[in-house]
Amino acid sequence: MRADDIDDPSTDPRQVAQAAAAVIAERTGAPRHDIALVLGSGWKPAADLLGTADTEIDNTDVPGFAAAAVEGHTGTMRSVPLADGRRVLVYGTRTHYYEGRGVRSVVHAVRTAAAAGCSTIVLTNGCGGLRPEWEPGTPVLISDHINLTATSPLEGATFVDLTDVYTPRLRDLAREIDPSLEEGVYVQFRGPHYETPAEVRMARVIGGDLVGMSTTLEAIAAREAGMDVLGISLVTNPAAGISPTPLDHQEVIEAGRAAAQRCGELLARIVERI
Ligand code: 8IG
Repeated sequence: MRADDIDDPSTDPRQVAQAAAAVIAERTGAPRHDIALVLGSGWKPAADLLGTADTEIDNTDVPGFAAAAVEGHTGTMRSVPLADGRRVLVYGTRTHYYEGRGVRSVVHAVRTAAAAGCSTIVLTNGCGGLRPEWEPGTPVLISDHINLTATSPLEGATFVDLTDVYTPRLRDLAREIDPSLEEGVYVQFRGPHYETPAEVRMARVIGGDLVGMSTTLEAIAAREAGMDVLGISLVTNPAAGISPTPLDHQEVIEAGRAAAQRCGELLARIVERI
């Protein structure tokens, strides 16, 4: 099946997710996975602390998935066995809404994780920070979100309660593991352009703390599938107009590297206790 078939109205996206999960089960030899992890910008080195994958699958081998579109992202998924026998399905990349492949493609990894047996998904991303005190390299727990994409992964009269999109128990667990962890509201813009300073001011006024181009649609699809959701952002830059000095890309890269250890330990310790 071609990756764009998933957007055909006659295709059932859950059936494609079932087919994808079957390929993952076959290639890993594991009938089910327990936790899924989506790696956003800057999170790959952190995820390496989770454990060693015993299987790596090219996205292009799995129904409904496409190759990575963002430089620095890996177009593969990996299966990491944990000491207690559980398995983590680690997605090295995601499909963004701005790629124009449709919302079904954006949430296909989430639905595949659900079909593979995962009851929890950890969504990570790199984003812009609205609070000046959050320096590049600061991980922030997502407490809630504002979806400014004007779309939804749900089709038809599918009413899903979003009171606790980001599972309170998992947020408590993360803060227990790292009491200094900040929390904030993530605002998803469509992108792929970054915001103007006026849009960033708007995001603050409406209650946002972080701006990015992913995560909210995936979180909604995960809730629809009945999964628990944990969202963690890595602030890689101050959002436009927040810092008086223009962004120094080298500084951002350095900050990401410096954060890898903290973020990786956090991820590993959270996954251990989920
Ligand atoms: I990395 O400042 C990263 N992704 N929308 N704004 C938006 N997305 C981002 C940003 C940012 N930084």
